[in-house]
Amino acid sequence: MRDLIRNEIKEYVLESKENWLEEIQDRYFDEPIVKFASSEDPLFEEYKKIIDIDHLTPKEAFESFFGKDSYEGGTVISIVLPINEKIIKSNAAKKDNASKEWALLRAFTDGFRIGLNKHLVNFLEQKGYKAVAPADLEEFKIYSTLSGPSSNWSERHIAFAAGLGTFGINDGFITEKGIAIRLTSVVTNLTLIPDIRKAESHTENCLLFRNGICGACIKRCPVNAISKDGHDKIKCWKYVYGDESRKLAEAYGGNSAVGSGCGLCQTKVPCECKNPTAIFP
Ligand code: B12
Ligand code: SF4
Ligand code: SF4
Repeated sequence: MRDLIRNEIKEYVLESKENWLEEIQDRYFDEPIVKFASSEDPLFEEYKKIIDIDHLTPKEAFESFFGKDSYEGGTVISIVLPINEKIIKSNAAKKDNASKEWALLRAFTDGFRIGLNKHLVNFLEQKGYKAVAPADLEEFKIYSTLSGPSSNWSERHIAFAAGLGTFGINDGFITEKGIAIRLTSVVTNLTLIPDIRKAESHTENCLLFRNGICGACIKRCPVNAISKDGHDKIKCWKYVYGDESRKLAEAYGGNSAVGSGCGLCQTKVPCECKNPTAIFP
């Protein structure tokens, strides 16, 4: 069943006609990486302390849709959507703001992610299981905290639980296909063997955390939102989704409501398309 699910997701991403950007004559997203976490993993409860008490456990997400006491355990399916190299290169060439291709990707991602989630939920239902995409629930929220925006279903933390990678100094999630990615996930009552989380810390894939070298993303940020002390989410948020970003998105023919994004810290960096620490023993 693990392979069946993986293949279904791969096929959807690679064969979807929507997954096509005219400007590069190629796909927005390359072949996805799919991994599985047990919904019983104690880490999901720990996220209530690490992130916020309001962060949903898989059980809470499932039951908010299917009703109280409807969940008896199962699996969280976490998906990495690697960004096409041509889009990454276009953003790597930029110094002050997002490239046109990156902004169009920003406009495209939410709809594609929702379509993929629905497809996976339907696929599981046809096999006799129930499933839900927490980030598409009415209960999903993005809210302000003193340190910046947060959400009650953090895809990066879900991906960490599934063993897909770890965080960088800039908060970005670094996978085997690098940091220039998008993430999505689905919770199901189908029980599968979970993937093993090999990382010894939640920052292992970042060169700066691992051995004190790098910091390339610090230099790339146009608004100095990253330092050796971490990522200033408020500075980043103002730049990534502020007025200038909205105007830029409009000028590019993107979606001014969601802005252009930025992602300069995710391109032209050693962790762009790979896990840069994979070479270390
Ligand atoms: C709110 C939000 C933002 C905010 C805040 C980001 C943040 N760091 O949380 C702002 C506006 C700044 C932002 C900016 C961007 N975002 Co954004 N954003 C989100 C959103 C909606 C929620 C994030 C969230 O819930 N964060 C929760 C907090 C708690 O996370 P955190 O503070 O980083 O967590 C730290 C602690 O938990 C700490 N920690 C301490 N102890 C421990 C122990 C353990 C065990 C663990 C695991 C962690 C841990 O480590 C973490 C990293 O430092 C997600 C979508 C989603 N539903 O997840 C997208 C998402 C995170 N964004 C994404 C992207 C692409 C971007 C941008 C590149 C914009 C763009 N499109 O061009 C920039 C990049 C900024 C950056 N340097 O990472 C991608 C992530 C891609 C990636 N490789 O990481 C996501 C997942 C969207 C998606 N569906 O793919 N974003
Ligand atoms: S660019 Fe370097 S310091 Fe920044 S997240 Fe990637 S590996 Fe870490
Ligand atoms: S997304 Fe842009 S503004 Fe935000 S930290 Fe990265 S480079 Fe800086």
